[in-house]
Parts: sequence; structure tokens; C-alpha cells
Amino acid sequence: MVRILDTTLREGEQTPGVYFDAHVKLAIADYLERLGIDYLEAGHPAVSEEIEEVVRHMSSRHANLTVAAHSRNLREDVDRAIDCGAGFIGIFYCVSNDRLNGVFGKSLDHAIEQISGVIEYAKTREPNVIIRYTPEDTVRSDFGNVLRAAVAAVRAGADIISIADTTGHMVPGTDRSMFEFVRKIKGELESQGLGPMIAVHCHNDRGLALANALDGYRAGADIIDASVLGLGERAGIVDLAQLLVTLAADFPEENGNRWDLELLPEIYELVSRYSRIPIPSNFPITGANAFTHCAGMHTHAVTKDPRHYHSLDPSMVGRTTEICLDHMSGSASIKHALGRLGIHADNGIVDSVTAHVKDVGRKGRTVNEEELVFIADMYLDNRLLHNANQPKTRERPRTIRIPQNVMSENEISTGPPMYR
Ligand code: HCA
Ligand code: CU
Repeated sequence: MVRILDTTLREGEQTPGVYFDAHVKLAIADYLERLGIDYLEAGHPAVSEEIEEVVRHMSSRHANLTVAAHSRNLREDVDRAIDCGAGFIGIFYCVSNDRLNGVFGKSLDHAIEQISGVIEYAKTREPNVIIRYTPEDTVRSDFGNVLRAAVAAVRAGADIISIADTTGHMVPGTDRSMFEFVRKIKGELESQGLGPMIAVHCHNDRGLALANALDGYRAGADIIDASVLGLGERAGIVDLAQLLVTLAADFPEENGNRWDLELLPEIYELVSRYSRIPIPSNFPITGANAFTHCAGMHTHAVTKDPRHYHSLDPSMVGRTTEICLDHMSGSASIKHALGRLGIHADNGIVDSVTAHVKDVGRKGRTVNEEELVFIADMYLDNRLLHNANQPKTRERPRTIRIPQNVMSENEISTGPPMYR
């Protein structure tokens, strides 16, 4: 069964301008634990005492997941991670010829000796700690170098080899395929009698992170890295909600009902609020418009059966089908929206309300249900004024649910409470 590593707090905090206070990190971790992820990469303890403290807290607080610490290929970093109680240490060291010659000034042999030495040291100090070795920029490095480093790392005790597409370079179905890469490295390691877990860490520079991660998954990757909102360096990495929902919906035998997906909207609001990164309204799964239908033909069909225009059921993540009212609306959607509000109007009124909504929509905005009540009121009251004997049949709804599509992208919601 594929395992999920969330790195919102490590990779995500490398998003320009993003910083999570220690208590916010704990709140996010609480949610991710309830969501059901396997590994939580909490940060790099050597970066600051605060991160060290966070890793220490999480390691004792979160019993249902394994807390991972990021680490350079240095004994002092490994010591820090182990002293914090991290159950998982992710060691990264690039072995591309360019980096060895141009940055580190080291031979491959020397680099591999150091990598193996640090891994052996970690395993001797703490035999139960899970060690991941990442040859950073794996997919652009010389395959021979990666393989030699991976073999040495596994022989030294590494449990996981992570294939990092550090620059979002891979393109499915081409000679830069994550599917082929995972297959090839697994095959080579197996031929040497080695069977570490394989992780994939895919950056989104081309918008292909999720596609590449799924490619890796289909090729047998054991772990997939993701972050809330896809936060990370530059264009970030795989978006956690998109990954989990796709795995659950499209690979249900292995992944159905594994995660408490209904928590995703709250988690996204929390992370969005504290990262100050708005959730784009058209973002899959968690964006305000992800399940909102607009065009008249769409809304008409959706009022009969949402599956006409949904390939995912919004209730998976605790959301509902929304209908947006604007210049695209037809009388069917207006009638439906009025019906939802308990207003049963005749066709003449529906037509007048539709024309009015279209006028507002042409100003470039949508009409929400609260506004619709007032628009309808105008026409209903006029009719009633001309026919004083007719009782008012319309009942105002007791509560008016404002569709999420009224939240502008720049408006960061106040978010859910940290603890429920
Ligand atoms: C980094 C780069 C990294 C490392 C991934 C890993 C990448 O920020 O250090 O350690 O598994 O994309 O290669 O995120
Ligand atoms: Cu990365």
C-alpha cells in the first residue's frame, strides 16, 4: 500500500515568504495525523532551535504517524534528529557530476563514502530509525552515479531511496518518464538483491507534479511526497488533496476509505490562512469553484444529476455541488436556486429574476443566494402589491448558505479553529 509523506512543514516552508509559528505547525500536524498520512516531514532541526523543538514535540505527540527530520549528510545533523526523537531521517546529497565538480569539489567515490558513513553512523546510533537517502536532482543526474550511491546507501542501512525530480523536469510518456525511472532503478536494485522502499518527490515547475507522481505510483513507488496547497520551492510540489482524492477515487481497491478526506477543506483553510497563500478559486478539489457550475446548459443538466458535469463526487471531501448565478444563468438554474431558498415563483417572475441576474453578471460578478433573495423580493413584492388579496406564499429561509464562490482570491478566510 502506497504511503504518503506530507512535507508542508519542510518543503512547504521553503515557499518564498512562508513561515509557520511552532504552535501553528503543531496544529497542522494534528490535522494531518487525523487525515491519516503516514510520514510527516516536520523540518530540518539544524536550521533553528525552534524547528528542533517542533520536531521534538511532534515526535512525542503524534503517535499515529512517523515524524521525519530533514538532514544534511552530516553526523551532527543526524545526531540532532535522533536527539529530537525523530523516527525518520531524510538525508539528501546530490551526486550529479555537475554538482560534484562544480559545487562540492569532490569525487563520486569520496561522496559515496561519506553518504554511507553517515547512514551507518545513524543506524548504529538508532537501529530503529528509518533512513531515507535522496540523491537530490536524481532524475537529471547521471544514472550510473545515482545507482552506485543508492546501492551503497542501502548497503549502509538506508530503508528508502527517494527519486527527486527537484526541478520538475519529468514529462510523462517521454524519455523523461518517472514511470520508466522508477521501474529502472527498482529493477537495478533488485538485480543486486536490494529492495528498499522507493519514494517519489515531484516538483511542479511544468504543472506535471501530480501526473509524474502517479506515474511513479503505477511503476511501484512505495511513498509519495506531497504538501498542502502544493507548497514548496518555486511552483511547489504535488498537491496533497489532489493526490489523495485521485488515489482514493481512481485506485479505490488499494486506497478507498484510507483517509478522512472530509478534513481537507479545513486543513487547506488553516494552511492558507497561516501561509498567507490564497487557495486559487479554480484549484482542483479545494478551490472555491471546484464543484460550482455556471453555464445555463451545465446547471440545467446538473440539477437533474450532478454527475453530468462532475467526475468526482464533492461529498468525498464534505462539499456540495454549487450553482453559480451570473450572466451565463438560464431560467432553469434560477428556478432551481429559488427552489433551494424555498421560493416557488411562476415563470414570469423567474424570467424577470433571470434577466436581473444576467444584468448583474454582466458587471463581472456572481450573485449569491443571499443577494438572490433580494432580487426575487423586488419582483415578488411588485406582483403582490398589484394583487393585494393574494397571500405571500414565499417563506424566507431561516439560514442562508453563502456559496464559496463569493470569496475573492485575495480574501484569505478567517479559517477554521485550530482545534475542534
Ligand atoms: C531541498 C531539495 C529537495 C530534497 C528532497 C529530499 C528536492 O529542498 O533540499 O530530501 O528528499 O526537491 O530535491 O526538496
Ligand atoms: Cu523538493
